[in-house]
Amino acid sequence: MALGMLVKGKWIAERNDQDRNGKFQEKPTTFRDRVTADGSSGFKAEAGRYHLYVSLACPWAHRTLIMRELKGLNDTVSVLIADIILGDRGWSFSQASEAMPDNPIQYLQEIYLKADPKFTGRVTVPVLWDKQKQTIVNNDSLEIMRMLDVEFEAFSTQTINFYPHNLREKIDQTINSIYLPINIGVYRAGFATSQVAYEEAVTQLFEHLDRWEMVLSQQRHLCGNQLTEADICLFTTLYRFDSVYYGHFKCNLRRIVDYPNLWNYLKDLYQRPEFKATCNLDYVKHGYYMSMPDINPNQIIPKGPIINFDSSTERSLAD
Ligand SMILES: N[C@@H](CCC(=O)N[C@@H](CS)C(=O)NCC(=O)O)C(=O)O
Repeated sequence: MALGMLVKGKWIAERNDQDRNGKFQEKPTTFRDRVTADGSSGFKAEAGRYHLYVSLACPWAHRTLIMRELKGLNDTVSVLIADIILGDRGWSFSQASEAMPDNPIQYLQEIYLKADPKFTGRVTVPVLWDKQKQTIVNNDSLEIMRMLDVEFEAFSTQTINFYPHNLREKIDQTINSIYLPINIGVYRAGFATSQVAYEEAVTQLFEHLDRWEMVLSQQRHLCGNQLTEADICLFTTLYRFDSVYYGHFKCNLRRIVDYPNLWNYLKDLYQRPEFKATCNLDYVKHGYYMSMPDINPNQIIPKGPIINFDSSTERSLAD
């Protein structure tokens, strides 16, 4: 989803997001507190206390929705979904007043200013909000996903953990190794303002996709045969790839469907009910193609491609 800002209703891919070589630079998130099971952080894990603000189009927010489903925390952490289009005042929530009568916001900006009246940074989703202290705990998708996985164990209906101790080093390494070339890489290609920056991003992106295609010929998941947080981090980019990044961001050396192992891996994850429940490709396409007039001036939404994520996966590798 969009990274940039809106000036007088006109979407501007935030020029200062690009360095002088036209290379897109991701900005660090700003609210980095933590919910902990024992409350030592000042934010104790409790049912009904925390709320997630998300967009179904956003690959970062998507991570947190998948973990919430996988851990069975739907009754523990509530969610509010933003309106499809990222409007001229940023994320809006026309459903807020019904869904959150105690905190009826119209724009996500209000939440950021409530947490920090002097806030001037990017107003991004996902946001983990504390209804008790009326403030933002965290707005970093990886950290929020981890908290839902590890700190809310007591409320989880699932005993499985996606960040097991014996794999933590490998999971962290894997998440780091897909972040810049793939998760951010598609944005670097899409928002590049020079041919050099674009070609550097797209070349690196496909080098890394080629590499994971090989790895997934030997094992079912990125860190072996067990599903981990790293798979969630790759899934949200792969799910959007052929419908958005291939055309809209010019990441078009190959489609994911052209990679036998990556394509089966993507379907294998998608067909898990906890993943599928969080996926809405129409919402994703509207969100990307209608929120960036810089890249898609007439805001036309392509009808294709026709992708069947429910087709059989030739994944013989055991779980
Ligand atoms: N690093 C953040 C990135 C979040 C992010 O960039 N979210 C985008 C949507 S995909 C956003 O809210 N953009 C709004 C804007 O830039 O104004 C994370 O991982 O949570």
